[in-house]
Amino acid sequence: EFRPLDEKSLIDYIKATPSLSSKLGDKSDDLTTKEVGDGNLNFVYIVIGASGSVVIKQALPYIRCIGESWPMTKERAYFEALALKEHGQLCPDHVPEVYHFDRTMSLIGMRYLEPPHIILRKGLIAGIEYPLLAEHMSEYMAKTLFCTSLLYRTTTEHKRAVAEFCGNVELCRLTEQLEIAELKSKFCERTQALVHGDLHTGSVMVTLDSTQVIDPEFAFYGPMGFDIGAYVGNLILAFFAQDGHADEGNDRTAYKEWILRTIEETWTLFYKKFTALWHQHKDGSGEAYLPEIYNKPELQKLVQEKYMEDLLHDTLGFGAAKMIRRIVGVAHVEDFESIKDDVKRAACERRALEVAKMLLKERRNFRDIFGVVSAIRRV
Ligand code: SR1
Ligand code: MG
Repeated sequence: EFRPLDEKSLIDYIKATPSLSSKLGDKSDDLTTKEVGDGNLNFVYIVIGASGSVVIKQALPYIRCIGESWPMTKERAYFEALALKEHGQLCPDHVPEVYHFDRTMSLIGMRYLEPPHIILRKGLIAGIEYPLLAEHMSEYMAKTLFCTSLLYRTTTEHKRAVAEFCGNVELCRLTEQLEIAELKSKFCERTQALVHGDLHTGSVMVTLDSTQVIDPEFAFYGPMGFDIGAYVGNLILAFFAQDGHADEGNDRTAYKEWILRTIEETWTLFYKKFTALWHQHKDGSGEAYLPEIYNKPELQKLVQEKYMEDLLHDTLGFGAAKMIRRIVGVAHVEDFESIKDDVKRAACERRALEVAKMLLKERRNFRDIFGVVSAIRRV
């Protein structure tokens, strides 16, 4: 039967669960547990044993940041575990390993991302440069999105997978309530790839040389641009928050340039890796999108360019919607919330909203990421 755990009852649960206790060493009396969840939805425990560690995540049947007045299915843990395993197989370097899943308890046991891993959003607030971030995130997005799409899979495989994730309907509804009509229609109707579904900078843990994507409880088959947009949109929010973090002796000019470079590199590398995968698998068992044109390189190039341009436009649309709702909606971002001076914060938020509105309305006029970055710089 389902029961919510706490730091104490979790220890008995672990002792009775060999797939978890075996990760922690013999002396189960030595276990320490600490609740560390600071996300909007779930409870997260770090468990340290004599010779190992695990993270335990439990979904309760409501939204944590709101309370029991906003019920939410705890089945979200099932979809999170499924997505972690699926994306983990496709991109093991950037997804933590799942050790244990208990559907009745809505509980996942997974690799503890040990210090100095921190949440990327906190790193961006602190002004830390991550030299491999664009490389790693572009790899994660290219592999997970390409390999769960019809460019790689057969329609039989794809339809089966889409049907499985259709069950994540409540979490999708939460997002649908926040979308703009045209994008909402795409969000609901387009089963392009298995998307993470909440790929903001709070869903990424980093060190200088490691990047790990966590928390895919919103996973479903949806438009690829929803993931890329969430990520890029959050980098743009981080960019506009920098003026609020800057003060005497803490100049953020160079850091702002690093964020813009990271946005450019993320898209450029994603483009390169995604189209390389496409080329590599064009003769595989997947549907590979209009395969009959592959004997004609000039047509192949045109089809890829059109596909990637549409994807950039989706990315900008979904990214802009994400930026707007994180400023005017119920769930805010720490990037702005941590700016103590209200006047400074409001100025940062206004600039971010201005850019988001422009990106949303003008998205189809952008041909590449460089134009997008120039437009951000102009505000
Ligand atoms: C009320 S829940 C708000 C948001 O938190 C999650 O991270 C999702 O983005 C959700 O929309
Ligand atoms: Mg989350």
